[in-house]
Amino acid sequence: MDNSQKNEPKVKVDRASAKLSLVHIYVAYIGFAIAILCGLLQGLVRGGIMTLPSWLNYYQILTAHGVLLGLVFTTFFIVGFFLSGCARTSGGSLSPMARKLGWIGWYLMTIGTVMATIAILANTSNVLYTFYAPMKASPFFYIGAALLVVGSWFGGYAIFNNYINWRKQNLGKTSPLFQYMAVATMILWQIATLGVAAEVLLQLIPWSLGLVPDVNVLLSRTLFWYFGHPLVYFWLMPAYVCWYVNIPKIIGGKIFSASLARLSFILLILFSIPVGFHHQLMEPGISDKWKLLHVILTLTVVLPSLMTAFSLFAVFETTGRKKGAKGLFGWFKKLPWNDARFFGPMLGMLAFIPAGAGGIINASNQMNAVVHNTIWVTGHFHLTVGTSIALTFFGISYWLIPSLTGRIMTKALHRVAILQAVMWTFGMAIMSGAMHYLGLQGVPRRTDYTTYFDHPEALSWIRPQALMGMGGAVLFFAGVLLVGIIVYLVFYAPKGEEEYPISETQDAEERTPKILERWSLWLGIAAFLIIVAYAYPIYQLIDHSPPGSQPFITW
Ligand code: HAS
Repeated sequence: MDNSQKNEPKVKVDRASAKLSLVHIYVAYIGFAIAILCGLLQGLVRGGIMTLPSWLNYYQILTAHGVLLGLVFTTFFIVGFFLSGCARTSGGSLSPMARKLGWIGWYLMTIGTVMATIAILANTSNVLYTFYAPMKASPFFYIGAALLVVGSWFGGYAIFNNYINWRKQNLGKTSPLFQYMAVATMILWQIATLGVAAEVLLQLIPWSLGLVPDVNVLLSRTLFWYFGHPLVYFWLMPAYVCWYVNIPKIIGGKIFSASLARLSFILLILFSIPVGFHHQLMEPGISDKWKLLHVILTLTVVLPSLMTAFSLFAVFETTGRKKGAKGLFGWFKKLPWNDARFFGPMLGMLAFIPAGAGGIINASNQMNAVVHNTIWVTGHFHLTVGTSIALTFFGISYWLIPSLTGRIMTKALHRVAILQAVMWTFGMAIMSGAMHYLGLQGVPRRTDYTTYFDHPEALSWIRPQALMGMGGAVLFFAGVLLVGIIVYLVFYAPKGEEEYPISETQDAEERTPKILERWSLWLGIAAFLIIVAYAYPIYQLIDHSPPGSQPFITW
């Protein structure tokens, strides 16, 4: 029997595990608060609505915004969320060793974040969140980023330790679905971050310290994208955990199939790593054959998302029908639209339909030639991570924080949080819509405001760019509202018991195939695919490397 379907009595996360989880969530939201201010400024500047004072640089706030949201908010939130769910599905507490590892990870991640943030504030590291060489940041920035990654490894070790402990204590049983998914995500993360660790430790740190004169730019980008694509699945998989495991409980339903959910996570581990060249389709120096292989695998990684969509529709429809829904779409009305824990993540799911379609466009070689390096791509990731994932993380916060702090989400708070989700979606729709449109006109990404010496074409971009800035302003107010709700939930919400929603599966007799938990098999297949997709191209990049580049500081 699948353990995620056991009708457990209400289990509360104990104080020690809750504290560990909460400190992660707090840093995540501190990073979020600083990042949305940077987002407002850069939106208004890029929209031609304001100019920055001379002591502040556009690329500085752009770097802070990207690093704090893309790397800090997400990583801290994900580790905190997973630790709490692992505790909740292990009878309420993490194993003592898992707690120790979790704290080591948190300290390393926090020190790394502070170092990287100081380097950005000091105007020494305006290299954006992809820190592409040959733009050179201060060694502090790279060392800070490395500590953030190494710290997150410890977060992963904590989750692995707790899972191994659970399995030892429950011999022969299938693990809880939440833990299984957290382990799968952290396995993906450990494999993916090897690429960026190699780039930062072997190439960028020695180069930025002046120990080596130049850097192999194409190799560094390839190592970055080996990491960069699974990074987006590292953001996505926790949202899928919420959609698969938490949302069915919130809407009064059950998980459609735990085996399908597990299989989709295995497929994500297998196919989300050997695809990095789809970010480099327009780059010279990598042969078309390898790019084609990565594109084929990219289209394969769409499958688990389609499985997820199918499974979610099934949950919504069966739950609605059980509540008496009639007709083809009657179930839609039976969903709990007045519950903020559902409302935001649901808007996120809906946004993921066009967002995913945009991803498939990006992955098609010819269409990538139209959109690559344009602001379309920025629109794509604001719709995926900025809307689908962010709204899901906000929805998670509405039960996670109160259930860990011993407070409750009141009805009034639900209403405010629903307003927040509507504002966020509205702002994102305007901003991301304008970005997609402008991208198709050829507007480049990663640039400060300019009219290109009043070129007529660039002048025609001004209005939609202003719209983009206005969308950014709406987002800022929605972000401030969110921070207000989080502060209220932490310090002022009424005391009480908020449920930590973990769902059961629809079919109580469903048996999970044991093979899904045979990690050595999946790791072996993942390693095989990675070697096939990357070993030879990387060998070639090293063997035929052109003269390396000296560092550039462009700000
Ligand atoms: Fe992407 C660039 C391709 C998904 C994030 N992507 C980026 C960048 C980021 C990013 C950050 O092939 C920019 C990196 C940079 O700075 O340069 N992306 C894809 C593909 C997918 C995809 C094929 N991306 C994501 C996700 C992200 C993300 C997810 C963040 C979390 N992306 C690309 C490519 C590029 C790229 C190229 C490079 C572009 C370039 O040239 O630079 C797919 O995984 C998408 C599959 C998703 C679906 C949707 C399934 C729908 C679901 C929801 C169902 C809804 C329900 C609700 C059930 C097929 C699961 C319905 C309810 C009712 C009531 C109706």
